[in-house]
Parts: sequence; C-alpha cells; structure tokens
Amino acid sequence: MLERYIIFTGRPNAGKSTTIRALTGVKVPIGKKPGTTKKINKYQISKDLYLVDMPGYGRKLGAHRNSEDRTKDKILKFIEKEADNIVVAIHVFNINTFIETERRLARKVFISIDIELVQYIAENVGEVPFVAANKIDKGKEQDIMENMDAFLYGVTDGDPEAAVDYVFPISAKKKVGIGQLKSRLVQKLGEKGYTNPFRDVRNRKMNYRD
Ligand SMILES: Nc1nc2c(ncn2[C@@H]2O[C@H](COP(=O)(O)OP(=O)(O)OP(=O)(O)O)[C@@H](O)[C@H]2O)c(=O)[nH]1
Ligand SMILES: [Mg+2]
Repeated sequence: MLERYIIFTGRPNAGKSTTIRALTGVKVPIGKKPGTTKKINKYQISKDLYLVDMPGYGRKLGAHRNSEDRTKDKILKFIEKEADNIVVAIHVFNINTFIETERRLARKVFISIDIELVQYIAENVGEVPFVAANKIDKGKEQDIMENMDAFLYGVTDGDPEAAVDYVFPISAKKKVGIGQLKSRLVQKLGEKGYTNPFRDVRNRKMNYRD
C-alpha cells in the first residue's frame, strides 16, 4: 500500500512536534531542548495517510556537525524522493528569533535556512507549504512584527501580500491561531480526497516507525 504524508519541517526547537499535537491531538514527543525529535517519525492516521514529524533542520548548540549534516541530508532526500506522496507540507518557524538566528548561524551573511527549506519544498512538491509562524505568545509585539516582515519579504521575494494565504501566526503551546491553520489544512486534505483525516486520532497513543 502506497504511503502518503503530511510533513512538518523546521529548525530544531521551532515547535514542530508541539504544532502536530495542537493540530491533531497526536501525542508526539516534545521537549525543552533542541534535538528532541531525532528521526523522521511517521504516525499512521488512516489507511494510507501518515503524519511525519521531522527532526530539526539546522544547527543546534553542542551538536556534532556530522550528525547534523546527515540529518539535513535525510530530510532533503525524503522530500525529494517522496515528493509525489507528500499531500501537504507544514513548515514551522520561530517568529521570535527568525532574524537573529538567521544572522547568527550564517555568520553574518544573511542566508535564510527557513526560506531555503520552504523553497526547496515548493520546488520538489510543486506546492508552497503552509507556514506556521510559531510562538507568537512569546516576546515583544514589535519584534514579532519585524520578524514576520523579514520572513514574508524573504519568502515572497519582496511581495508580502502573496503570502497571506499560506502563512499562519500561531502559538502551538497556547493554542492560538490553530483553528485557522487547521481548517485550511483540513480543506486542502479534503481537496485531495482525505475527508475528516484527524477524526480518530485524538489522544490515541501511536507508535512511530522510521
Ligand atoms: N512559548 C512557546 N513555546 C513553545 C511553542 N511551541 C513550542 N514551544 C516550546 O518549544 C520547545 C520545543 O518544542 P518542540 O515541539 O519539541 O519543538 P520541535 O521543533 O519539535 O523540536 P525538535 O524535535 O528538537 O527539532 C518546547 O519547550 C515547547 O514547549 C509556543 O507556541 N510558544
Ligand atoms: Mg520535535
């Protein structure tokens, strides 16, 4: 049986796993430190449909460069190889630290890994992923707005209006903005023949496999 995927991507600690919990009720492991999700974890939610909780894409303090590179490689390979089987992609990023992290990690040359990954998904899957701008409950409003502007500007190449349809400010932890993202996600899945995809999964304990 062919497997189809709903994938969640993003930097270490962005809140991918928390977002899966908030959207679907599936109790995937979450943690305070980056590196909680170590493998590409699949959770079957119906006959052929799987939630895919990805490990963090990018650098994290104290981690070995080699293992990080292997992880990044696995994520990119998965997206490339399974492109036709990815029904929906959701990219999660931290709205508080977008500018700061991108600058710091790129050693002052401003290259955005979040934007690169969004574009990589769009090119391979053939559709722009939904983007969850996470952790809006944290930090100053001014900083959040600046980070959002920088992200929108980068991801649309200077036409922020183009992103209103697929970027969703959320707090996965406080469950803010989850309703809007979920209804777009459910709508999109419906268009692709998956009705009521999360009906039976709430609070169910599920085993993952990779
Ligand atoms: N304040 C706040 N914290 C959040 C939010 N979402 C997630 N977190 C916290 O961020 C930390 C990381 O959350 P995870 O969901 O494990 O992040 P992840 O992206 O899956 O991380 P890795 O698996 O390590 O790549 C946890 O301490 C969460 O409680 C949010 O919306 N607001
Ligand atoms: Mg995780």
